[in-house]
Amino acid sequence: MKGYPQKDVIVRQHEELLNQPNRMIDSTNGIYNRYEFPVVTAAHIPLEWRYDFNPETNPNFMERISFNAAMNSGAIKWNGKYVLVVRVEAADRKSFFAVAESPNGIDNFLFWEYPIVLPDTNPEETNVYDMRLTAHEDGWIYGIFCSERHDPSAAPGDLSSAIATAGIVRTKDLIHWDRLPDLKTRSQQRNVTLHPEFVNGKYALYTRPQDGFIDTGSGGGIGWALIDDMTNAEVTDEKIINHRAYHTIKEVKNGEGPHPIKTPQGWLHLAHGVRMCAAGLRYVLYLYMTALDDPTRVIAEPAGYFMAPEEEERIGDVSNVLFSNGWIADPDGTVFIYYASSDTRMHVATSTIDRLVDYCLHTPQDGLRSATTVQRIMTLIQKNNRLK
Ligand code: BGC
Ligand code: BMA
Repeated sequence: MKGYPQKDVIVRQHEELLNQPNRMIDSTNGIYNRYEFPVVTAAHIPLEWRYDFNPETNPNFMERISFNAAMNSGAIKWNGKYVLVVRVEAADRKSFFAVAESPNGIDNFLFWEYPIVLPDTNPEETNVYDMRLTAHEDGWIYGIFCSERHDPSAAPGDLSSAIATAGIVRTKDLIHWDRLPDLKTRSQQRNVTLHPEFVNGKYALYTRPQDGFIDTGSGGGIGWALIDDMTNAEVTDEKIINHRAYHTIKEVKNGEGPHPIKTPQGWLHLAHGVRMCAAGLRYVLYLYMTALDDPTRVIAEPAGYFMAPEEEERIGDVSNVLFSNGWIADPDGTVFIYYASSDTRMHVATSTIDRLVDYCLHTPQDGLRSATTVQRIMTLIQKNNRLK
C-alpha cells in the first residue's frame, strides 16, 4: 500500500483542522469583524462519513463518499452551544442537513455523529437546502427549508426546470424532526423564514414569492404572510415588505436570511440582495430594520451592502456569492453572523446589537442616483471640516 495515505495521517490532519483556533481580524469599518479561517468546510466532515475503515473492503484506503461543500447554515444557541444546521453538499450535488456545534461560536465546530435524517415524505423531492431555524414562542424549534424537484411540466429533454417549495419541520431536541406539510402558496418559494413571535395571534412568515424557479418575475421582494396553523401552513394573503429596486444591490432578487433579532429600536433583519452582471449573479448581504409594533414597516435601510465577498470568499462553486441564513445574538449583545461564501464554505463575523442598530439608523439610505451619493459625501466632508 506504499504511496497511499494511511488512516492515522488522515485522522491527525482532520483533528488538526477541527482544533485549529480562529482569530478575529481587525475591523476596517467598525461595523463587524471577520475571522481568519472559515468555520465549517467540506474538509470538516467526519471521516466516518467518507471512508470505509475496513481494510478488507477498502484495501486502497479511498474515500467512498466525497463532499463538495458545507454552506448556507441555519443557526441557533442550544444548551449553551453555538449550533449550525449546515447545508452539506455531497459530490453528487445532493444537499442535506447536518448539525455542527461549537463551544464559542468561532472555532472548534464539530459535526454530530449522524446527519439529520428528515422524514422522507415525498418521492419527487430531489434536493433540500438552506434551512432557517426559529425557536418560536409556541415552544417548538421550526426549520423551514427549500424543497426542490424537477418541474413535472418541463418539456421533454428540459432537465433543468425545477420547482421550489418551502418544506417545514419542527423539533424539540434537534435530533427528532417532525415533518409538517409543505407550505401551500400560489407561487414558488425559496427563502421562507418564520418570525419568532406571534403577530395578532398568528404565525408570521417572511416569504419570497417568485414567478419561476430563478426569476422572481413581476412581484418579487421579501414578502410577509400571516399563518393560522403551522401544521397546515397556507399563504392566503402576502404583501411585499422589502422591495427590489433599479440599480441597487437587490435589483434582481432579494430574500430574508435568518429571522430578525428583536432590539429596543426595532426588528433587525439580515437579508441577501442579488444583481446581475457580466460575471453572473452577485449575492451580497444587507441589513434593514422594521418597527417593533409592526414588523412589516421598514424604519431603516442603509444604502448598499453590509457584507460582500472578499478575497477567497469570492471564489467557489458559485463564485461572487455571500449568503446567510443563520445568526445568533448572545445576551451580552454579541452577534455571530454565520455566512457562506460562494456556495462552498461557512464563515463567521461578529458584531454587537448596538453597532448593527447604529449602522442601520445612521448610514445614509440609498438615494438611488449617483448625484445623491456625491451629495452625501459632500455633506460628510463639510461636517468633518467644521471640526478643524
Ligand atoms: C441550488 C441552489 C440555488 C438554486 C437557484 C438550486 O438548484 O441548489 O443553491 O440557489 O438552484 O439557483
Ligand atoms: C440561491 C440561494 C442559495 C445559493 C445562491 C447562490 O438562490 O437560495 O442556495 O447560495 O442561490 O447559488
